[in-house]
This record gives sequence, C-alpha cells and structure tokens, in this order.
Amino acid sequence: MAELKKITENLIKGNAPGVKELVQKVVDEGEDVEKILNEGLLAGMSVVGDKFKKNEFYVPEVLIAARAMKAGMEILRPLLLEKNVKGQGKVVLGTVRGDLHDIGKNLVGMMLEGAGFEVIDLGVDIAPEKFIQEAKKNSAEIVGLSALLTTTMPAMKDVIEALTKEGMRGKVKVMIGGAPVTQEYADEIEADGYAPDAASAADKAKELIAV
Ligand code: B1M
Repeated sequence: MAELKKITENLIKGNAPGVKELVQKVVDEGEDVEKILNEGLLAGMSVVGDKFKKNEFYVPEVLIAARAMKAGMEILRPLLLEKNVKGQGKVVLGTVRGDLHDIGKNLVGMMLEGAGFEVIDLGVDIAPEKFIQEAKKNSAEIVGLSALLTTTMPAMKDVIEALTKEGMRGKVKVMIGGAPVTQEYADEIEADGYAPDAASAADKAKELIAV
C-alpha cells in the first residue's frame, strides 16, 4: 500500500504531523492496525536504526524520528489494545542501573503494549531493588531489562541475582535486550529470554508466558 510507504518515509524524515495524519488516514480507510505498525512505523524505525549503525544518522535525527513514531503510536495504541482485549500479562520494564538510553526500551514497551501486555515502564537508571519492588507490587510475569552500554550489561546480572535472592526466579521471567546484548550473554547470566529488536521482544514475551 502506497500510504504505508509514505508513513515509513515521513517517519524517517521525522515528520511527526505528517505521520500522524497519514496513520489516521489509513486507519479511517480500514487498514489493519498491525500492518500499519509493522509495515509503516516499524519499517521506518528499522531504517533509522540501520542509518545509525552506518553513522548516516546522528542522535537528533533518531530523537526526531522517535517523536514521529510516538505521534503515530498515539493513534494506533488504543486500537492495538482493543484488538488484544484479553491482557497477556504484566511486564515491568526498565533500563538498568547506570544506563540512560531509552529509545529502544520505549519501542520495546510500545510493541509489548501492542501485543496486549500491560507495561509498567520504570524508566532509566533503575536499581535491582526497584525492579524487584515493582515486580512484586504488580505481580508481574516478566521483568524486561534494557542495556545499551557494555559497561552496564553486568547490571542485568545483578537484577537476576537479586531476584534469585528474593526467591522470585520461578515466578517471574527475565527478558533482556539492547544493542550490545546477545543470546550468548543471556545464556551466560541465565536470563529466560533475549530479543534482538522490539518486534521480536513482543514475540519472545508471549513465548515466555506460554511456558
Ligand atoms: Co549513547 N552510546 N552514550 N547516547 N548512543 C551508544 C549506545 C554507543 C554504541 C555509541 C558509540 O559509541 N558508537 C556507545 C556505547 C558503546 C559501548 O558501550 N559499546 C554510547 C556511549 C558510549 C554513550 C555515552 C557513554 C557517551 C558519553 O557520554 N561519553 C553516554 C552514556 C550515558 C549513560 O547511559 N550513562 C551516552 C549517551 C547517549 C545520549 C544521551 C546522547 C543518547 C541517548 C538518548 C536516549 O536514549 N534518550 C545516546 C544515543 C541516542 C546513542 C545511539 C546513537 C543510539 C541508541 C539508540 O537509541 N538506538 C547509540 C549508537 C548506536 O546504537 N548506533 C549510542 C536506536 C534504538 C531503536 O535501538 O536502543 O539498540 P536500540 O534498541 C533496539 C534493540 O537493541 C532492542 O530493541 C530496540 C528496538 O528494536 N532492545 C531490546 C533494546 N532494549 C531491549 C530490551 C528487550 C528486548 C530488546 O527486552 C527487555
């Protein structure tokens, strides 16, 4: 659909009003909301991510694109939630201690919400005790940890160790992700799941609560 391509192009350019208008238009025309999310918005964010990696885009461009993504999501979020009337479960999500990166984590949160999860987003620079406190308070099924720095990856292990100490490892699954994080690292620290991107994070979360 030409309109979805236009959404992608406008998102890459960071044109938030344009994205909002186009998303509303395709919604009104009856396009499938998941298709708009995947083939319109997320396709754009994926290009933005690639351009980052190649140093063709810098921080301001990403932030502007993320704002355009948010503008589109404001229209899609309630529709996606409606589609998944039955809640999948609760995810306590945050960027680990010492780490202030939140663009990817926010995308993961959006995708999880889109897949029907209730997301309790704690924000950035979150201490292990806070993850535990919130997981308990909300009876969360999953704790989601994001890290973008090699120096903050060990903080993920700290959360897992703290959960073990609290006797919560059997009750709550731990999913990890972030640019430097790998499946190998997830295995090493005994996380329950790893996802390389926001779309697969939603799939992985569904998988984790199914077992
Ligand atoms: Co920072 N930064 N940064 N930065 N920054 C990186 C990560 C870096 C790779 C840049 C570089 O040197 N090339 C580098 C890390 C090097 C390393 O450790 N190996 C780096 C550094 C060094 C730093 C500082 C130390 C710089 C300094 O001050 N000297 C500093 C650290 C601050 C801190 O955290 N304590 C810093 C600061 C910043 C800004 C504040 C300027 C800004 C963050 C703004 C914000 O987030 N609000 C920033 C940014 C924007 C970046 C880059 C350019 C982009 C990160 C991003 O948002 N990517 C990044 C370079 C790069 O990646 N090319 C860089 C887009 C986003 C959609 O992708 O976050 O990977 P990503 O998320 C993906 C997946 O990883 C996955 O899904 C997401 C969507 O598909 N995912 C999960 C993420 N979390 C997940 C959780 C899951 C599952 C999947 O389950 C729960």
